[in-house]
Amino acid sequence: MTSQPTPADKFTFGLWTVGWQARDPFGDATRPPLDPVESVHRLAELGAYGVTFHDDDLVPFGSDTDSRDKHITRFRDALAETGMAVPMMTTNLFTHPVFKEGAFTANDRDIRRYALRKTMRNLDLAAELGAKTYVFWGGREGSEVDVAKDVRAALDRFREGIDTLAQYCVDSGYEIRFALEPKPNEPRGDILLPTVGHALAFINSLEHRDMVGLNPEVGHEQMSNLNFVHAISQVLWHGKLFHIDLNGQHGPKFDQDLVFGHGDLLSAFGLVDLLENGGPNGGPSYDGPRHFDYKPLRTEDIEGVWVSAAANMRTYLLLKERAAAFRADPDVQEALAAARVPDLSIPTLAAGETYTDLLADRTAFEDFDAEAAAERGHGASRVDQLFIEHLLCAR
Ligand code: DIG
Ligand code: MN
Ligand code: MN
Repeated sequence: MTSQPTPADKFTFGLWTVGWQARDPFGDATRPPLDPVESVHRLAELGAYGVTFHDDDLVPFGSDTDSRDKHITRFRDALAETGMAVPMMTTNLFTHPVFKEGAFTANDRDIRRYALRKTMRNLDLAAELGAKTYVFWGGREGSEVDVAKDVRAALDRFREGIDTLAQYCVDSGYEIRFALEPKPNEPRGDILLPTVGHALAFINSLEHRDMVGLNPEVGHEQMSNLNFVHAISQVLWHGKLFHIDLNGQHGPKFDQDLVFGHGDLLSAFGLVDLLENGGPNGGPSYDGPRHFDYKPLRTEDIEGVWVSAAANMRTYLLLKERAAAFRADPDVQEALAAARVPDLSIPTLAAGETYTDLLADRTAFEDFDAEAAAERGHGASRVDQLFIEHLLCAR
């Protein structure tokens, strides 16, 4: 029987997810505004660990100082009443028209300076609320017309912005790490840092690269027809999985932000197995929040919103249970060994062996029987079917 979610599972939700009024490019809102305080209480009741938010999710854009303080005070009271955490925060640099041509990489310098100040103010609040991760999703950093955006200059400005904000956090003594969130397009025709690969490369150019990692989102890599389990594996390999946005997506199309697991279920199963069993000695490979960045279907009323929120957590826990059974199955261990999966962890050169030794080893080339080796069966089909059968509870 799948356990009910508890704060120990570290499930978190963006206020903008359950609070989405379901306005889309082709239709008006189908739901009324949702009070962030109500979201905190309802998500706590469902077993969540915490909430995350953009500055404007909590304090409407343009609020004066007094009303900003009131919004924050009510929110903090709700956190105290429920024990909910705020592990991550971020800035809305994409909704207001001022950002229509970009924020950190806008051609207009005054808008870039405004975007930095807006972020700095929210970094102060993030430090006050104890957030340890700050996400940067450059939803408006990009273009529709290639020659109207000097991408090299834009990357200079993006780097300048991140370096400036990182220095601000270091000098302020904030224990905050930055997490870049890639996305290939939407709302811009093409967005800068479109995939995990681009973002990893960009981080190497930064002054404070050690405090900058990634917040990959399931659907964003899959919009580019990329394998999200491979993407997360490489981010983990670089030690850069600082946060993660979990949701569902049906392949290369508009960003669906479905409930986690409600898109490519096999990929979701593989992801939960990686996160929960891919670490040393078969334990977790990631100890951060299991954060849902999804949109309740536009067809739903407010009760449907809470059903969808619970669905994210239950689906994750069901997959976690199935992945544990998969790893504990002796037939699976035997099939993985037969496919030589563990052998890949053995270095190709023996300890202390040099390429000179390799050149002298006739079994590696001169006497190697490539034809015989080519006839070996890999054994992946058996592993694949066992994976499916555990997902289907057939074992
Ligand atoms: C969309 O996938 C983005 C924004 O919602 C937000 O900036 C970020 C936080 O996870 N995800
Ligand atoms: Mn998305
Ligand atoms: Mn996201």
